[in-house]
Amino acid sequence: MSPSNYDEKWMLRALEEGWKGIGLTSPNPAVGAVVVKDEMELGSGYHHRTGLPHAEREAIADVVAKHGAEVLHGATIYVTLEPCSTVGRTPACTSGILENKIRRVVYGAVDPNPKHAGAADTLLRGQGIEVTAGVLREECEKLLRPFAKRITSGLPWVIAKTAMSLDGRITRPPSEGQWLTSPESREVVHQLRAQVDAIIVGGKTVRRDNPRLTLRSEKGAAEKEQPWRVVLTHTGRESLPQDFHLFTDEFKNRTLIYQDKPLAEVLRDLAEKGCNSVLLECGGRLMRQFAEAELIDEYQLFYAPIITGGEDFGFGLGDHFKSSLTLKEVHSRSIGQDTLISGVVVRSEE
Ligand code: AOF
Ligand code: ZN
Repeated sequence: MSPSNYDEKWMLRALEEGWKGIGLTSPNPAVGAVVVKDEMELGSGYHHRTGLPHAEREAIADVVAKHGAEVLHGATIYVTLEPCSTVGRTPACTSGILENKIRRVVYGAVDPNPKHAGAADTLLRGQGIEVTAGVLREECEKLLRPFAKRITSGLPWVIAKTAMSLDGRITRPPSEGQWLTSPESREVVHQLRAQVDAIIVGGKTVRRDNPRLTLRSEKGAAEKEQPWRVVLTHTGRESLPQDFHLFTDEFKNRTLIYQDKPLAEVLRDLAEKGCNSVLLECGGRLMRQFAEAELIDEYQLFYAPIITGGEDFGFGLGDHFKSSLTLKEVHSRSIGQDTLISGVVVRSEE
């Protein structure tokens, strides 16, 4: 295996670790690390939660627990993100690397946090550590996206989720019940909820469905804090039934109401609360407003194998759209009888 393939192989392992933390670490990034010596993995780790050790420290601790600290001398650490170099909530990872005499540091993405960007690279090289940057950079940047979006723009990464019929309608006749998609798809929706810090709906959806918007599976309530449940309304909290789940269940302190606020202002406020990512589970009209304001970063579209009807269709752009949205990184997969198509919105500057 050539050295670059070799590095990529281990960076893939670090990525695998990092993804375990997605949705758990906000306002911090999800990061993974693995320590390797003589082509053997000595230990691994990921960032679990803000305030807890960074991925590098987790991986180092894992090695120490399994093999003792001695084996770290001369080892290589693979990290999806450039290590931090100043003391923050936790001690600088660069000092952990130096103290343990790790010989080589390989990282994927440069830290989008201006406090850290590029600093570790200079510091470690200055101390005689061999540093290789940018290994599987794009993949590592994908893991970092929600954090990078918030840090660089003050807005969270916005995922729009909708379920619809094959003719693109998002509701079905009331006599047929509220669901379009299969239980399997709803399970996937719960996995999506476990990756975000807030779920946004409109007052209309609340009045119609009395939703819970809770986590029922996957990382579940035990490991992850219940995401904020955000209701956007023109008519205010009093206009919503006060005996509904959002106001009475055990997570009622995780419900936020925004009345008559521009959408960007709501998102900015959520970012300030530490949200790296949000999930839109709203109806077509509100979804359209988010799309027209160019606030959506990613779509997760569930198609059910039915043809339905009604006027309330479309969740994309309104009648006066100037140009279409184009998606990249498009994936489709079957979930039970349904098809999930996902993609990331191409920004006009790309
Ligand atoms: C993480 N986890 O695994 C790595 C991070 O507030 P602190 O002290 O936890 O520092 C957060 C910053 O540290 C964060 O903005 C990022 O730049 C850097 N790296 N952070 O939470 C990690 N490696
Ligand atoms: Zn760190």
